[in-house]
Amino acid sequence: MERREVSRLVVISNRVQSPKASSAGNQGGLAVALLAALREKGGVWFGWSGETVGAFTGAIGLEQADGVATATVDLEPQDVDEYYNGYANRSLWPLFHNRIDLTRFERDFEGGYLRVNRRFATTVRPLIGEGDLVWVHDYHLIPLGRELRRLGLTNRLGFFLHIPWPPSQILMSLPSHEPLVRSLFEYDVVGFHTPDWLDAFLHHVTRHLGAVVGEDGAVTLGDRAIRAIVAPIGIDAGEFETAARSDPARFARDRLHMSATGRSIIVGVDRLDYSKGLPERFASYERFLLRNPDLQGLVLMLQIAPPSREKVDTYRAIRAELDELSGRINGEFADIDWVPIRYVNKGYPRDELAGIYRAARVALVTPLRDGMNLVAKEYVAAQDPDDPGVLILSIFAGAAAQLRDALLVNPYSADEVADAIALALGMPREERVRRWRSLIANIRREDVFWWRDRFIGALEPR
Ligand code: ADQ
Repeated sequence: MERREVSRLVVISNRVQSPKASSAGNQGGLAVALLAALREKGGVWFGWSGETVGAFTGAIGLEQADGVATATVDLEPQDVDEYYNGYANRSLWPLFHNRIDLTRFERDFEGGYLRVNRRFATTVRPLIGEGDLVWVHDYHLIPLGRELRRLGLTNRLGFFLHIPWPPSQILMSLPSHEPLVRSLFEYDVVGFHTPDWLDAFLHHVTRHLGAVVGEDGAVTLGDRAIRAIVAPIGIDAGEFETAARSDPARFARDRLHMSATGRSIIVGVDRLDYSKGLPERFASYERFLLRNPDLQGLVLMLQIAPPSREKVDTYRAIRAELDELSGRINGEFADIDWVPIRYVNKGYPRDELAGIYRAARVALVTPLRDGMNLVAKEYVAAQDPDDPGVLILSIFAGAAAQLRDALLVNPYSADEVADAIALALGMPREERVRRWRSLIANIRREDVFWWRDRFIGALEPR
C-alpha cells in the first residue's frame, strides 16, 4: 500500500511574527500569508526572539497560538552587533541597494554572521521532520542552507530574497562574496521579486562562477542543480480593500481631510531608510512648489516615516538630514495658515494607514532601489474605485515591473518627479479610473497568497 507523507512547512527568518499580533491588527501581509500557510500545512516558524542573553544556550521558546507554532531563540549581544547591526545591516543591506559608499566591510561582522547562521541551523535542525519543506527568508540567512546541509539535512530547501540582487561589479566589492553566493546552491529553489534581480543573479553565477543554465531552467554549479525563479510578493488585497472601508480608516481619512481644509494631499509612507529616496523626494516636492507658485498653499505633503535600525549610524544620519531638510523647506514656503510638509515619525495601525492612503490624491513611492515595495500596492488597494488617487512610482522599485500603469519616474530627477506631481494633481477622473483599474487587477491577481503558492509550488517535490 502506498503511504504518502504529508509535508509540513518550516519557515525560517530573522524575526518571527507571533500569530497573537493578528488580534491586535498589526500584522503585515507577509506574516498573514505565511501564517495561513503554516495553519494549512502545519509546521513551525523559527527565528530570533529579539531578546539577548549573556551566553547563547540554544534554548527554544515555543509558542502555540491560533493553530500555528512559533519557535524562537535568544542571541548574545555580540551576535546582534555583528550579525544583525553589522553584516546584515551595515554590509549586505547597503551593498545590495547599490550603496557601496555606506557599506562597511569588517571581518568581525562576517564572523558573527556565519556564527549566527550556524547557531540557527543547530537550533532549528531538531524541529525539522522528514519530508518537511524548509523555506528560508532574506539576506540575514543566506548561508543557512549550507549550514543545514552540513548537519545532514536532505529536505527540500528554499530561499527567498526580499531585497534586490546587485550587479556583479557591486557584489564583487564584498570580501568573501564567492562563498556567500556559492552557498545559495545548497538550496533547491532560490526566489527573487523581479526578472531584473533574477537576471543579475544568473549573470553573476554564469559569468563569474561557471554555472550553467539548462534548457529546463535549472542552474547547475558543480554537482548541485537549483531552480532560480521570479516570484513577486503581493499584499493581502482583499483584506486591505476591506480595511480601507472600516470605521478606523474612515475616521483617519476624515481627520486628515478636515485638517487639510480642501488642499490636495500627497502621501509618502516609508520605513526611515536611505534606500527609500526621502531627501530626493523632499527636493522634488520643493522643485514642484518652485515651478508651480499658483499651487503653493493648495497642496500638502504628508510624509510618514517611522525610524528603523536606529543602532546603525547611517540611519541616524538620514534622520538628521530629513529633519533639517523638512525644516528648511517648511521655513522657506510656509504661511500663517499653511505648512507644505507634514513630517511624521511614527507608525499607524493598518486600518488607519488604509484611511490615510485613501485620503491622499497622490502617493509618492520613489525609492532609489527597492526589492519590491508594498506601500505602492497598499496605496492602490485603499483607493475609492470611483475617485481613485494617482500612484507615482520609481522605476527602481521592484513593483514597477508589475505596476506599469502607475506614473513611472526616475527618482534621481527632481524635474521629472516635479512634473509627475503636477500631472497627477491635474489628472482627469477618467484617466485616474483607467489607470487604477489596471493596477488593482494586477494587485488582486498576484496577491500574497499567489506569491506563496508560486514559491511553495516550486519547492514541492515533483
Ligand atoms: P521594506 O523595506 O520594509 O520591506 P515595504 O515593502 O514598503 O518595505 O514594506 C513596508 C511595510 O511597512 C508596508 O507594509 C507598510 O505598510 C508598513 N509601514 C511603513 N511605514 C508604516 C507606518 N508609518 N505605519 C504603519 N505601517 C507602516 C522589504 C523590502 C521591500 C519588500 C518587502 C517585502 O525592502 O522591497 O517589498 O521587504 O518583500
